[in-house]
Amino acid sequence: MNVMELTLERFRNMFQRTNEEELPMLKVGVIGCGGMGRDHIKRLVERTQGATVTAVADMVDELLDQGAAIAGSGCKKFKNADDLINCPDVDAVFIVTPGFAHKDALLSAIRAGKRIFCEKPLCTTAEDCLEVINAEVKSGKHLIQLGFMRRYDKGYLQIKEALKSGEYGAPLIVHCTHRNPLVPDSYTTEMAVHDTAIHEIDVIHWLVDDDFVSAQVLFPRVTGAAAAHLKDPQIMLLRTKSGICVDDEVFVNCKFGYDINCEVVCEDGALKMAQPSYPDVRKGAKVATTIDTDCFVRFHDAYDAEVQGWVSDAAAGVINGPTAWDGYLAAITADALVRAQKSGAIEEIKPAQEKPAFYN
Ligand code: ISE
Repeated sequence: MNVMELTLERFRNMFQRTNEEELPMLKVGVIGCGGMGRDHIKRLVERTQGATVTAVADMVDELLDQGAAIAGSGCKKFKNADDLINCPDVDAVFIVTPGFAHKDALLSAIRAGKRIFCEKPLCTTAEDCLEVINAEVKSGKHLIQLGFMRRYDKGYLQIKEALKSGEYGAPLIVHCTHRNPLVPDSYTTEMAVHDTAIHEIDVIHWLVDDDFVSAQVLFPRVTGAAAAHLKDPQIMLLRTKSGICVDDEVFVNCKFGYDINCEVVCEDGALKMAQPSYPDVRKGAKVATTIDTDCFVRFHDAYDAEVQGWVSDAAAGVINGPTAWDGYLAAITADALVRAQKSGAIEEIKPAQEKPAFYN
């Protein structure tokens, strides 16, 4: 079996393994019924095997009603996250609130011993991430999976398998682009790190299996399409412990589409991520191929695979996806990039504590 066949088999297994096993029904409570929360409720209800949404929570009545309507009859409604977490009809919780509300919900769910799927970021500060990590370690149970869905994308998985095969030698350089067609006026220069580049921060660290040690940011000429306060595009540079250099072009007003690219240059070959497949259309003496326009379409299958994986793993009580420690590493890397945006210098990335053996 060659490298590509191996990857595709693994990808198919993510969706199919539940067909072979009878999964017990996992009763999920979803905290946060905004756009992302409703998307997850729909996914859990319509496309995930072995899960049912028994409760939803949101402070905003209208959103709560919308979330409950997608979950279907019998779904309990809560205004308060703690009440949902402690509801006996909830085995596991989804945390899909804004980032600043994650910490309290995470600590409460750990106290209740409930399995957790938390959308990125883990918390908004590195200190808060450590508090959550220490609480999880103290509980003695692996409870938290973090929503870094790119690790479940077929394109990244193919590159991961190719790197693991050893056929191409050691990775040396990674080129990434992260382009959004446009962002709202509320999007800030710092969000280019915390909201956008955070995906490359996690997925590249996982892909090359190495930790980042330094960060730098370059500001090219600003596009006329950006709001006056926003520096767009940006080039984010990261270096890993073994010396791999990563460049990430973050361009969130590129206008033409949602365009995610990744190429890993190795000692003995270069691995460029395949794009989702669309037909080449010939018309008017031109050949054209579709580019997606948003992350929900581009990463539709990855989102489904990560949630199915989390539900399937519940039966065995294990977490195979990104952990709270990955969330902490992403947070300190993002903090260094934001410092670099301000200083113009190369900023060091150093964890405040060793990785607990619990996460090995
Ligand atoms: C958004 O929050 C995401 O997670 C998207 O994947 C990213 O492309 C976008 O820039 C972010 O704002």
